[in-house]
Amino acid sequence: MNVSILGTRVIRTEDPRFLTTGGVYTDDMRLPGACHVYFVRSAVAHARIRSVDVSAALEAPGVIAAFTGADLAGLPLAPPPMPGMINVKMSQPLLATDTVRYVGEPLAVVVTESRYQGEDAADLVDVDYDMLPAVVDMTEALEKAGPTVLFPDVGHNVSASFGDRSALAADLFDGCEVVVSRTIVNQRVAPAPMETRAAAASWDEDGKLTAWIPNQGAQGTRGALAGMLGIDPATLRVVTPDVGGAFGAKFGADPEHAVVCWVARQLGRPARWAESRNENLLGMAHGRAQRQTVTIGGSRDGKVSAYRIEILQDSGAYPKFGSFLPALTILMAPGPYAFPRAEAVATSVVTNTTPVGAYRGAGRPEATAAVERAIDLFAAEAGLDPAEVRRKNLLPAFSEPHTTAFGAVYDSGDYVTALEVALAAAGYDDLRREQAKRRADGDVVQLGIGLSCYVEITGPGAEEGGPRENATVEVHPDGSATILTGTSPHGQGHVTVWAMLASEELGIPVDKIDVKWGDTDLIPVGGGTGGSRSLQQGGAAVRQASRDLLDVARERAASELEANPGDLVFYTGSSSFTVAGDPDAAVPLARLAERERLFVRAVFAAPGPTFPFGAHVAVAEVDTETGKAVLRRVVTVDDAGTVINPLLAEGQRHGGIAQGAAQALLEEVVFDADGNPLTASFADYPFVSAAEVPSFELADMETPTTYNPLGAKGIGEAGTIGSTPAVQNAIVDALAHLGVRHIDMPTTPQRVWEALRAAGGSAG
Ligand code: MCN
Repeated sequence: MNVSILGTRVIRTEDPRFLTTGGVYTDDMRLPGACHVYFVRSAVAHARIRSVDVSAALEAPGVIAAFTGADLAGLPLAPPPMPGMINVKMSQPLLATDTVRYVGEPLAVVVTESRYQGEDAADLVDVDYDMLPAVVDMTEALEKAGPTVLFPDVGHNVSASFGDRSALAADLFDGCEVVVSRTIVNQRVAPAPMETRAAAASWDEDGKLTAWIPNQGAQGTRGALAGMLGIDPATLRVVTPDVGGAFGAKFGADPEHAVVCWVARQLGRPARWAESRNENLLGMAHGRAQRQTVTIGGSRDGKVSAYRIEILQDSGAYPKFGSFLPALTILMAPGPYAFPRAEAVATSVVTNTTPVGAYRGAGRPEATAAVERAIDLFAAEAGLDPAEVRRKNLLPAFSEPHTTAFGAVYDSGDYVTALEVALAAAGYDDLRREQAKRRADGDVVQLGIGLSCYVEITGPGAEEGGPRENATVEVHPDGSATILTGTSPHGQGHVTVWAMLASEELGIPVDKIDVKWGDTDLIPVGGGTGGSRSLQQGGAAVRQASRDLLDVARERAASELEANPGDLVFYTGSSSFTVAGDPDAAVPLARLAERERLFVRAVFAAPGPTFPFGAHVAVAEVDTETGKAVLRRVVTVDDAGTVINPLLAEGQRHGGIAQGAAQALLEEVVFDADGNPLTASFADYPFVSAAEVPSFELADMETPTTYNPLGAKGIGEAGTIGSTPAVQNAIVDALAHLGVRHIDMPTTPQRVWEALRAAGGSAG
């Protein structure tokens, strides 16, 4: 009997290397003769550049060359990702030429023999700025027009718009007994991966460029890089070394990556770059950065009849993926709820701040945070239990696709059960009893219980024929196998799971299956890893390639055994074909690979994205005298369909919950009114650690999707999406009886204290 390996807790085969010899990251790559590129970055948020004088830097020890924007002026600009939707006239030059638009914007490079020489020499570059007023606040950016905007040629600061504000219905909330409206902030955060950005580049004599870059998909990075360099992608090989975390922020390529490649060509020697933590916090795209006005209305008994969200998105100085984020927020605006009427509009604006990009969840956490805060505001106004209001408004379970008012096609879902399972696992009624007791006793430390229900989109993609991914599986004569995948792991454990999927079909042990990715010469096509697409598309492709390989092998085995292909039985236990009824007539896959290479490439096309869902319950204690909130428990249901490796899926949930809780509790990128960053080091940016979060309680629920043969949806971002509003709601809930209705994130002691004072509660 074949025992399935799928659904079992196979431990990560990646880890022995990481835990012993360590990974090999871009900055570890040895590149003989490489020079070092150091970026001179703008010290001011908005200014015309009068001049950049590199002459003193050129005299400094170890300096090989220095280049300014003028030297690169012939190169294309770094375009926004969705040129049809985002104003391309706001594209970023690779190095600023006439204007700088945020602190940290690269404007020149010094190239040196060693990295430290570059840091020293950069101080000698003299930049003469003609200061312009900085626009830091989104609302101010929206209202500005004329010559004082970031791009005077454009005449305003709007980089993208979604929906028509003038078409919002005046009567949307007519007939509602309860209507609440509030502007809430989904603050800007920093992805802060352990490994900062880096690049190494080398051109060969035939004019072919090899670029080593930590990224989320070598093929997409190749396309972006080739575009910025103005070269044919066929002359560019991108290699992905180990990647120390990315969280959405390493998709594609940044101007710095292109500049490093350009310098290598210009100087005729390899070039490399690795940024410091300070540069990373200034220069890597930030996440979130929305201001949302939510309005919700319904009946006194808790039935919501209308919901509206108006979004202002901060794109930062140059529109990147961040400008497009509201499209995803709008798509997921009503979340798992059956609101009879819903409207959403968004405007993205440029400001004199670091550009905003994709960050774990990218647009969906913002949708969930908005609607979950709105539900709680509505429940508080109506005097109802937030769990009861959710129960009353969730879509009932469905197994046939459900199309929302915003055009999302949810594949399958059972949101009510997710909520009930989470509430039961948390002991919701007991928690409410304890809360009531503390309130009655007037305890200094109050208890808050926060809920969130969510549905999110994973594996999006608008390719004709559905989102797709490819995989190649090859069996070798020694009985081992190799998988080539178009996905690109950086902590998600694809090596383990892709090997499990092939092992399940082929009977080859997991530790004899090698998985390769991230080399465009080896794997020219691939969608990379983002939007939690990898298992449902890339994993499904591995399954398909393995099965197709068995079909090829069956034909070969039939001729080897002089039998009818239909009479052969494949045993995974021995990884061999046997003639039915004649167990002695057998041939292993490995032997079939001896005569001729045995490999198959398959492309899996999904009918559409999938929509994982869940419910989170957070329990927090808030000190009403100091404003200090402590997260005590997080109980979650995160239904990602069939789980292939629970150990990895749980790991993804843990990481995601911690990141989401961090947004609610601690993290925020802050600029002063002049656009100076105030959180450009880990001394100021309060990166979450294990000390700030409890041990998470994960409840199981699996509702398979029919959109891929694995039944799997994505899990990589779910924890982040569900946890943020649950934690925020818990902190507000702790103080609800004192009149507090809302506290913007992060819910720092000062904010909590101020909210209490404003409500007239404690905190005296
Ligand atoms: N899995 C499973 N069963 C499921 C779903 C997933 O066993 N039903 C497993 C998969 O096999 C895979 C892992 O869970 O090993 C995550 O799979 P999936 O949900 O397909 O997500 P991706 O692999 O596409 O990962 C992307 C997602 C995103 S978009 C961000 S951002 C993110 C994240 O994953 N960034 C991360 N997790 C991260 N984890 C780490 N350590 N570092 C990052 O930068």
